Amino acid sequence: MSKTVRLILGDQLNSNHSWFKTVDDSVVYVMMEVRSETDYAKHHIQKVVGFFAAMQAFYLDLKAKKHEVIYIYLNDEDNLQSFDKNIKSLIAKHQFTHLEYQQPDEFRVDALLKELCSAIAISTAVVDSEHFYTSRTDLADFFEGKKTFILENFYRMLRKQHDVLMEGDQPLTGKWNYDSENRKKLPKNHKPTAPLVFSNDVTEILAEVNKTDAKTIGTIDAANFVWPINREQSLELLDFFIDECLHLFGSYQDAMTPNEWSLYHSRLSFSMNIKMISPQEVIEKAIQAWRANPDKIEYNQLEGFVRQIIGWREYMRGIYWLKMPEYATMNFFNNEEKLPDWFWTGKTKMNCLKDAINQSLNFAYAHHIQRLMITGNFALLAGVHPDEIDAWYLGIYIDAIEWVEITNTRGMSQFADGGIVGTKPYVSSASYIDKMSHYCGSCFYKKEVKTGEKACPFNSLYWNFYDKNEDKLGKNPRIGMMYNVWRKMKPEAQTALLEQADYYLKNINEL
Ligand code: FAD
Ligand code: DLZ
Ligand code: SF4
Repeated sequence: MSKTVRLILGDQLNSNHSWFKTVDDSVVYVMMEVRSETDYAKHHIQKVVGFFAAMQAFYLDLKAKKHEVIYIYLNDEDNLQSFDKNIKSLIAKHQFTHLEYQQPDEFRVDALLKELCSAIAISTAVVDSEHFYTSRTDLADFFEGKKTFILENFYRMLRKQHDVLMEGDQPLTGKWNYDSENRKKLPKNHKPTAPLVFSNDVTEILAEVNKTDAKTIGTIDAANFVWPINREQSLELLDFFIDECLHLFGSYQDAMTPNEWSLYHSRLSFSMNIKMISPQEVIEKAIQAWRANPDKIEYNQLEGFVRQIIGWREYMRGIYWLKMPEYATMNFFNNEEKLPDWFWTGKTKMNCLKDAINQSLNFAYAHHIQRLMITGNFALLAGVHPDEIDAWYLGIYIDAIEWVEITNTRGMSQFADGGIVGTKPYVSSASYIDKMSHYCGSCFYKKEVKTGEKACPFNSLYWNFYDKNEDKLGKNPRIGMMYNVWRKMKPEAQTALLEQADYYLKNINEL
């Protein structure tokens, strides 16, 4: 009798997948908690526990729907601790005649499963994960023959193709981009909406992880785990975002303020990346809410949100599959430094970094502009090797899966790809950080001071970055103005800035 085994990876918890439409006696699903996955990065403890909690909830749901499922727990005696070893063992034990899996999102796992298929005697098939708007190769096809990969063009094509906020082939309001109306600083006494958090009890899962020697970072309140671990909670978070946050999403998308860890962001990346909810339903619900209540939710807020998901999220996935595996080796600036020790502890006198890192350690989350313009900005200014930076981002965030982590980190944030994702490096001095946040006022360092006592490190490191990389950036038309400013500075001022930067770089762990 033919018997099929279907592998479900930890980021494939899509209950609407066509696999699950019917119950088939000849199919057995398999899910597994394995050390190969807990150990390929030093993950945040909330990430490991969050994945396992969501996987276990998905397993119970499939069982309740009468599917046959084998679930291998982390400390099961016969767990061989990797996808391929466990599958080989299951094939031998249960006499499976056919293996199926959904297209993995990660290059490493894709290669591993392809190799497994060529090493086993039974027939195999790979199917779509039925989650994204685009296939792995749509971006490559769209930009074929082009030298640059402009997000805006890809975004507009997808809006048209999926008829999202369109009237015929024109944008509904006649305008594609509302960025200029968005991105404001939070007013001084503005109290943001408190985030919806869950109170999941994951103490047993944590105890199992703690029995192993898996290395993790960060803290967890296992009796009150804040992240959604199933589809119902993910939908609840989506509703909360739409009711409480969407109307201010665009406005405060780039704002930062101390001790407010999510502001008007959706925190849906974990739910989406592990496929508990789909980007289509997120977009559809947001559009429905805007249609129902256009006085509360202005169009620019909605477009800002739609752009992140149909635009950036699909774009990053396309870049990943077009450019891997070379992408993971790119280091445009030949940076070689180590990440400062305080990236792992949050113990720094720089208020903006202290806040962004501590909240990352406490919640396994930071919003986009904290990742890009605080931690990423500093790491690039400090000349840290992109491998070190990738390892940090891949571990610390609950939503970190390589396809979306590496393109954002190596590409958007570090410009290590030399300009595939971005047209210029995202670096700034204190003035941008102060413009978008309330961090500087209570900082040990002084935002307006460039050299000498208590000078904000961002200021001298910023000019040092441009000076050091002039051969690579000097001709970039988007940066020309900064080089004009630099060249017009008095030589003494330049020397003082470079000496200050050199001092800070030599004493980076003391900052
Ligand atoms: P919101 O601000 O509410 O945005 C809504 C959704 O839009 C997000 O859930 C996400 O799915 C999508 N989105 C927004 N920006 C991006 C983007 N630049 N790329 C892809 N999707 C985007 N995102 C991840 O999902 N995983 C990562 O590992 C990751 N690493 C990052 C590393 C760096 C250095 C930077 C600068 C960004 C990274 N991002 C990553 C992108 C972005 O910061 C997160 O998607 C976002 O902060 C998640 O929080 P949210 O759900 O509240 O997003
Ligand atoms: C992130 C993660 C972790 C920590 N553990 C597991 C696991 O034990 N089993 C599993 O199937 N998936 C896990 N994941 C997610 C995988 O790393 C993810 O499925 C791959 O990176 C493919 O994108
Ligand atoms: Fe960050 Fe500098 Fe502002 Fe301090 S003064 S919060 S280090 S930008």
